[in-house]
Amino acid sequence: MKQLIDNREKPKRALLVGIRDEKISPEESDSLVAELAGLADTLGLEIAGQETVRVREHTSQFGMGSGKAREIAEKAAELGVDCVVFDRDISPSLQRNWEKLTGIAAVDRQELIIRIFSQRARTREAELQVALAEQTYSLPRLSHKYLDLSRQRGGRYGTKGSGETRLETDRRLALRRIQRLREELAEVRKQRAVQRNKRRKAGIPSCALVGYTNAGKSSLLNALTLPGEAAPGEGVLVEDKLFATLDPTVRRMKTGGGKPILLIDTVGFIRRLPHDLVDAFRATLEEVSLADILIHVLDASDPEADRYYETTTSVLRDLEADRHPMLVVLNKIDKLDAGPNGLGELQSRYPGSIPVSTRDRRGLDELVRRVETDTARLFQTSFS
Ligand SMILES: Nc1nc2c(ncn2[C@@H]2O[C@H](COP(=O)(O)OP(=O)(O)OP(=O)(O)O)[C@@H](O)[C@H]2O)c(=O)[nH]1
Ligand SMILES: [Mg+2]
Repeated sequence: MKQLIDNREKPKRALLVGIRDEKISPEESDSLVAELAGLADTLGLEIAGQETVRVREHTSQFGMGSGKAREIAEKAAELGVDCVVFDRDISPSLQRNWEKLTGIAAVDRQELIIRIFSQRARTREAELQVALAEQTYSLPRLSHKYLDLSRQRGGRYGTKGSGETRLETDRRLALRRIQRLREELAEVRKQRAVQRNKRRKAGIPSCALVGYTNAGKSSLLNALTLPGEAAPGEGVLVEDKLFATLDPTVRRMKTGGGKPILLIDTVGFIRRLPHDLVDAFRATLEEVSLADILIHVLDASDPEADRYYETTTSVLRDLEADRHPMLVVLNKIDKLDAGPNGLGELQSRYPGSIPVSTRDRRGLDELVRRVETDTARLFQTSFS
């Protein structure tokens, strides 16, 4: 699986294809395509063109009408791109049909995200989790690779070509690798549980920073755990790129009352987060489901903030962490102006939220006070 993703010639120029059906509004579909462009850009792909296709029914061959599919193939050829990137997850057979039609790689949203994660994995734990996601993604796609191989070598339908026997071997190997990765990750989960238990026994409350990718979680972690005059580079990585953080970092927060509180930085969420990825990242995401309080960081300057809020809460639901006490933080208020869509309006939509800017440090003291009171209240009730 890893080989499938990695060995395919690395695409450089892309045609992006958004698919709009009756289930999503035009605005949402536009914003998804804009986000897809952000993902492609994070991977270093040059975007040569963009196309949105309205589909009424998802036909089995291309997921859209074959006339439209041919138009896209022509456009891809005209633009000289080496991949078509779809804003959907496409099934292995759909992917293969597209690759046959266009002669270039057909990449879906899920593959883009996995590739980004793969580039960004720095620690053994993140590498294991990404490898598991890659293997799971590639397994159902192996057959196409080898069926093609088998045919190229003169195998016929119904006969066992060389591709088919290699497929069986490779599938077995892939399944074994998946099994091994799962076992190693189970070990990681155990170690994390031991650490968490230690923290719990010491009575140290923990808060997980959650939110959409690029909302400013890592910046907030740095702002709350480093001295104000800390030099850039001293904290965790902050970047204007999607998925800068893959590993949870646990840090001690500076509080007024002197009682320690732990802050945990986590991987950002995104719309249509591949389920396999959530599954693969379970060891990491457990830090979220087992934290005492969640700090939900929203980029208040982003017009899509409400949608990002929904996405994050829906992933939290999947993780069964949606009942945790949650503080909403409206970050990046330095970028807001006092227009009709300004801060007041957002605050009324998110009652009890705390406006902050990690850039000019506005609101941070208030946030620390709220975290202190909320955790103290929680610990009083659970230990009395
Ligand atoms: N203007 C402004 N920019 C900010 C603020 N906080 C963070 N940023 C910028 O937003 C971008 C993303 O910040 P990160 O802290 O890496 O965001 P994140 O939520 O950790 O992102 P992922 O790790 O990708 O999920 C960076 O370019 C930051 O400099 C803020 O208060 N104001
Ligand atoms: Mg981060």
